[in-house]
Amino acid sequence: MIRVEDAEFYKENGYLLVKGVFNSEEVAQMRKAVDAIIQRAAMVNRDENAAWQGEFLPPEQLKKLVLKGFHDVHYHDAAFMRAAIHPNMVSVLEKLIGPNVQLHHSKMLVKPPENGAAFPMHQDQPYFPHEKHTMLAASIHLDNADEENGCLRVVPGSHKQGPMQHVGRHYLDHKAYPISDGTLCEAEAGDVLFFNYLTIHGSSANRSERTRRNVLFQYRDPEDFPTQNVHFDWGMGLMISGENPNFDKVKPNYQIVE
Ligand SMILES: O=C(O)CCC(=O)C(=O)O
Repeated sequence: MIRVEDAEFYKENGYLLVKGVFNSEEVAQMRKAVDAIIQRAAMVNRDENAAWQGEFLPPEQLKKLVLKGFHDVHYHDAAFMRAAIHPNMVSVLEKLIGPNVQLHHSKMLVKPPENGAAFPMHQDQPYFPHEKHTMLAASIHLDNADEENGCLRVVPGSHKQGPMQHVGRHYLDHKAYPISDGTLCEAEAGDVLFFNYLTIHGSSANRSERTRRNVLFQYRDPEDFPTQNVHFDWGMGLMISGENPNFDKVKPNYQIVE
């Protein structure tokens, strides 16, 4: 699916946009599944606004912004499990991470038209720090994404700076790292943006009349261990490619919730 030069680009720049990873039928199945999750959540009053809070936007703007965000989507619908282990995904992941690849977690991020929430620039590393920094996000586009509907933006090469100080673990100083300075990663439905968890990224609000739906999987090398006991999600540790030489080292602690 990708060439040696593409893997080199990822190593240098910390991100890679891969076109046409999913076909239109696969995208349609995931869109349907995303909509069903939102509907089911609304029926049981669990449809909360997941928009990030903070002083990166004036409060009157912030309170209007909406994000439909849910974790563990591959536990909601099999369309996402098929996506997580799709042969095209595996083929890219093996070149970016190595022969052994493990799923860490999944989530969906739906920015509704006109008021879809922004993400201030940040690294993902503070949320789930690891020893070797192999962790990367694969952000699957279910809609065409551009500047107007709040496509992802990255700072090329920023992963080389290593872990940075964030405001309360969440985002970087928004004056030093304005969203508008990020390189736009415009994409079409079915494309996947891969970016390392140290790569600075974010996105503007959706000001268009179109929804922007993305599903995001985080993957790592199974020999890259967490350095803190945080962010243990369902499905963490599923093997996507190769073998796990350290099956016993890290295990999530599941709980029964009444
Ligand atoms: O999907 C986006 O626009 C940004 C998502 C993001 O930054 C994240 O999940 O860390």
